Amino acid sequence: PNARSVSIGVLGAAFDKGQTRSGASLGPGAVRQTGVLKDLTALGHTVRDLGDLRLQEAVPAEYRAEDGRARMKNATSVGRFNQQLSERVSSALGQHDVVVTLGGDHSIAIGTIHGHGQTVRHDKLAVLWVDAHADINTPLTSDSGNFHGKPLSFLMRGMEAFHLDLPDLRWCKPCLHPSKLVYIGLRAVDPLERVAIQEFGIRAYAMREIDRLGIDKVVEMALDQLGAGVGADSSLHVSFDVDALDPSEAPCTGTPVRGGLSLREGQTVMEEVCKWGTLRSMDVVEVNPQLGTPQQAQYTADAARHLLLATFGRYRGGNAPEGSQLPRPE
Ligand code: 4U7
Ligand code: MN
Ligand code: MN
Ligand code: MN
Repeated sequence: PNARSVSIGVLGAAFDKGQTRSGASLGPGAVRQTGVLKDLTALGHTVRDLGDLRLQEAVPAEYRAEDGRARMKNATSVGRFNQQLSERVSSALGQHDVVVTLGGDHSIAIGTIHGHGQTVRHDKLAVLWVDAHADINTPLTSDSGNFHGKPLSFLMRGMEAFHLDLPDLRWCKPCLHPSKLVYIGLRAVDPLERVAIQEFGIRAYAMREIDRLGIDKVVEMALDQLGAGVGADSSLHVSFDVDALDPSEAPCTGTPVRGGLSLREGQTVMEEVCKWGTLRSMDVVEVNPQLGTPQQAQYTADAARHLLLATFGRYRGGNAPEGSQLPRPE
């Protein structure tokens, strides 16, 4: 089975200010170095490298939110970077069938999903969030001050009421309906994130559900619930945090958690996404080649490559070239 050939724009989001370790901004370079763009081209797609977006301006190191309860780190950088990223993604969506953004820490999903949201009716936007973490903290539910654990709270309609007013994020009007978000891979959810999941009725397939039902069933249910099926008119975004994978498969990431997805389960998720055919944008985030040995960094980046190939039609049983026949001797 070969996937239809599509035009893919690949954008690097070289940004790591959504958390406090450096190195995630080197993720796009590490993933490009695996040769994935060439491999996607060999699958029959038209691939365009849109280069890296990075924050040029020097901005204040920290921002203190008004009521003193919350202190968000690098709010100005996160706000400005994501505003630019949102514009890049929405314009790239006008030019390509699918836009892939290589992170960067997970705060960059604020920009990519907002950007996608600008191009469709908000009730059509559907997000599959593959992650060990729920990334739905607000500045008031977590005192880490890190944006990478909070992107969904800035995007979710209905969560405005629970947010502090952060001037740097005011441009980001929530565009994601709670019924159009599904999680896969959770195993490190903070107590108040669990409350948010329940209050907003968000569907979540944690590792426990994957153990019980199997990944095939889980991804089928998830895509079904997102209304992302062929013929339906949802516009799908997949946000894949490599820490969803088990650390044995993706060791070089800022917040590894044991007991994760095998690479095979990750591939199955993305192969199903490919089959459903409504993918418009995708992030692969939290690859940090500065953590671990160079070999481990390459191994982690290569896991990202495998996920991208699964997303775009590489079949593990092999892909026969279109119309090809076995050669006979002359
Ligand atoms: B990632 C955390 F407290 N929940 O909010 C937080 F455990 O993008 C972790 O999924 C966030 O890697 C992890 O800081 C963010 C923490
Ligand atoms: Mn994440
Ligand atoms: Mn994570
Ligand atoms: Mn992480």
